[in-house]
Amino acid sequence: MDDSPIKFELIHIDRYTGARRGRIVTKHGTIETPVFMPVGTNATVKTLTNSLLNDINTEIILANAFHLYLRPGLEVLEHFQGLHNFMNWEKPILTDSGGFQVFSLPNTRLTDEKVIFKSPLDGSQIELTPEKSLDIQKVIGSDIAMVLDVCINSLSGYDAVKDSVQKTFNWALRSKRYHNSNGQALFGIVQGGLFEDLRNLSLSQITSLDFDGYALGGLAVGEKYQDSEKILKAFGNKLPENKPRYIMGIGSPTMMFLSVENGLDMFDCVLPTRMGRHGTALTWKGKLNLKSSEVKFDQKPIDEKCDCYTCKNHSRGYIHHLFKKDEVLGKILLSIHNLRFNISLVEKMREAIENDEFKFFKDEFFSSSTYSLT
Ligand code: PRF
Ligand code: ZN
Repeated sequence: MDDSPIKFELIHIDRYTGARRGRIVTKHGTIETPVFMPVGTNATVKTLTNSLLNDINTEIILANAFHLYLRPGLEVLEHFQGLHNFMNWEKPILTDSGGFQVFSLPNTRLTDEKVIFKSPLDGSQIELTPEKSLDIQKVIGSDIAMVLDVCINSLSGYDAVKDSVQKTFNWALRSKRYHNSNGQALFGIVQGGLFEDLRNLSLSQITSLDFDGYALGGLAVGEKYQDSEKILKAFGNKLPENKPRYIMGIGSPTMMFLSVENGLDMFDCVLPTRMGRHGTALTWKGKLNLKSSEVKFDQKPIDEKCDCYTCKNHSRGYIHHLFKKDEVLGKILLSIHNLRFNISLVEKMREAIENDEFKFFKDEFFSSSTYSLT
């Protein structure tokens, strides 16, 4: 019997690649895959209102257990009966466990049982265990929770990565035992860095546990494209076929094509919003710097092919002016556009997969733009 709190339906696999067209049904709504998830670390997708997120067809957002635990804290989240209510977001939410964020802090210590770190707020010592991360994610009330994993530096040596794989498995076991689903799905995370035998080990360990979905972690953490490509090609399609597959922290067009081609369904990344706040637009022809004086008199929209609010209402020259004056509207307009770009990219991928044209779509995308294929 399938008692998973989410339902995954595999609709079609592209005839010529591993690209999958799927659907995830949650109690807060349905997610078509491949899907791009905007990042709302602090209970807000930076600069955007919920209605703007809905306008660009956002289907699910990602939030962060670590950040929300620090602020506003569990008392507030409990008082508001979870994050959906707190931020008035009605669609699905996925929460990251905090592992990745904690490991990017200085002075983080790792034991077999837990990870110990200094609060970036007041320097006090905080401990995170797999169980505590799940408790936090339960209070947040996300539709999909992630297990606490050990994501170490991509330049780490074999023994350190091996140790992180073992801890990640022990913690996944503890998480699986502890988690009381009650409507919340739980995804496992495969680690193993760039070592194929350790990836293999981690994959068989994590997939031996019955999670509602599986993620590839530890990629896009500073390694070369060819290294992530090698891992994705070898392991993307080894993840269980009947569950959603999520690659954590990727969102460039290049990495999304590579991931979808190798059978991944879900992605998240701060890239579109972060680039937007810094004045760079993603377009179907490539990146466009709106701070450049080249667009000062440009009356065209950012992208003639884009259907977003920004492109329907404003010129490049106007947005250039907003950035020159550091007006907040510039950041809002570019965040809308860049997120819409990523979301319409996955929408077009879905259509291409349904028609067995994924390869054709990919070739066309890269031959008509300056994005690098690698
Ligand atoms: N683990 C977790 N979150 C993550 C990652 C990971 O490895 C990454 C790596 N790209 C991003 N976010 N828990
Ligand atoms: Zn646009």
